[in-house]
Amino acid sequence: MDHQADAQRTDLMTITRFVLNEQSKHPEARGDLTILLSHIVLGCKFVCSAVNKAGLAKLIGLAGETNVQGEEQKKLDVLSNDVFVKALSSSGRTNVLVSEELEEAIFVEASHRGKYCVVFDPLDGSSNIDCGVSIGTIFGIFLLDHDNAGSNDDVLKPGSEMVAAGYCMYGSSCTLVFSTGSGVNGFTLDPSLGEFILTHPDIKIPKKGKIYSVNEGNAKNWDEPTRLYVENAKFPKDDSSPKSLRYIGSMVADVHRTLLYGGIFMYPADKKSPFGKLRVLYEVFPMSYLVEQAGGQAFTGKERALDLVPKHLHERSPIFLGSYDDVEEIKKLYSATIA
Ligand code: FDP
Repeated sequence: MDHQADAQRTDLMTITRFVLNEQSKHPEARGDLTILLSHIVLGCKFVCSAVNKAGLAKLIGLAGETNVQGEEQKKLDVLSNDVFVKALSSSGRTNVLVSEELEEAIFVEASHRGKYCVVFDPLDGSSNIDCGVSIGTIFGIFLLDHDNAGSNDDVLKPGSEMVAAGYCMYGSSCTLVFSTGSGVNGFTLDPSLGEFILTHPDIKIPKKGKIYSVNEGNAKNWDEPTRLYVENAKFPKDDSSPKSLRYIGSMVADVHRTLLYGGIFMYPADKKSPFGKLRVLYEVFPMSYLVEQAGGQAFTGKERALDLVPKHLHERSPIFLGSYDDVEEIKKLYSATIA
C-alpha cells in the first residue's frame, strides 16, 4: 500500500483552509474578506447544483415552468441572481452590489453593511444555458475606505483598484478560480465532499499561445487591427504554424481555457457595436485582473483594461486578453493604426 500517496489524498487543501492560510499572512486582516469569500463560495455551490439539475428538472416539468407542487420555478439566471444577492448581503461585509441582472445597484441596509462592494454576473453565457454548455459566475471586489452608505461612485473606479476577483465555471466539473492580488488559484468542487479542493495552484498563463478565440461571424464589421490580427493568426507571414480557433461563446469558459492553455480571447468593437459587447464592471475587470495576476495582459484597443474608469454601471468595452506576447501583438497593430 502506498501510504505516502494515501496521505497526499487525505491532506486536502480546501478553499476555506487556503483562504485562512492567506489571511494569516496578513496579521492586520480581520477576516472580513475571508467571510465574504465563503459566502461567494456558498452561492457558487448553490448555482452549480441548480445548473446540474436544470436539464433533468426541465424534463419533469421544473426549471422555468411549473413543478409538481404547482409552484412557479425561476429561470436559472433569475435564480442565480437571487442566490448571490442574498448570499452577499447576508454576509454582513458588503455595501454596494452591482449585478448584471439588475439595472440599479443594491445598497445594503445599515444593519448588514460592511466595507466591500461586489460587482458580479450571476450567470454569464446565458445563450449556452439551454444546451448544457459551460456557463459561469463572474465577480470582482472593491474595498471602501468607509462603512457609511455607499453610492454608485464607489464602484465607478478603475479595475486596478479591485482587491479580489474570480469566476466559477459550471462545466464538466465545477471550477472556482480567484485571486486576492497574489497570484491565481483554481479549485474544483468535489461533489462527494461538497468542498472546493485546490487543483490548479498558482496558475500562470503561457507567455505565447496557439489559440485565438473570437466570434468570427462578426468579421465583416471588424476594425482593421482585429482583421489583421486574425489574418496573421490564420496565415502567418513567418514560417510558424497557424493558430487554432476555439470559441465557446461563454466568457468564463473561453477565459478559463485561455488561462490554462494560453492564446488570446477577443471581443472587439465593431461597426455595429462600437463599444464591443462585454460589460466593464463584471466581465472585463474581473477577467482582466485574473489574466494580469497570471502573467498575461488585457487591453481595450486603446489602453490597459484595468485603467478604464467606467461612467455607468453597465458600460461596455472592447477587450483583448490572454498570453503576454499575443496581446502585445494586437497592441502593436492598434498603435500602428493610430500612428
Ligand atoms: P451571453 O450573451 O450568452 O450571455 O456577455 C455575455 C456573453 O454571453 C459572454 O459570456 C460571451 O463571451 C459573449 O456574450 C458571447 O457573445 P456572442 O454570442 O456575440 O459571441
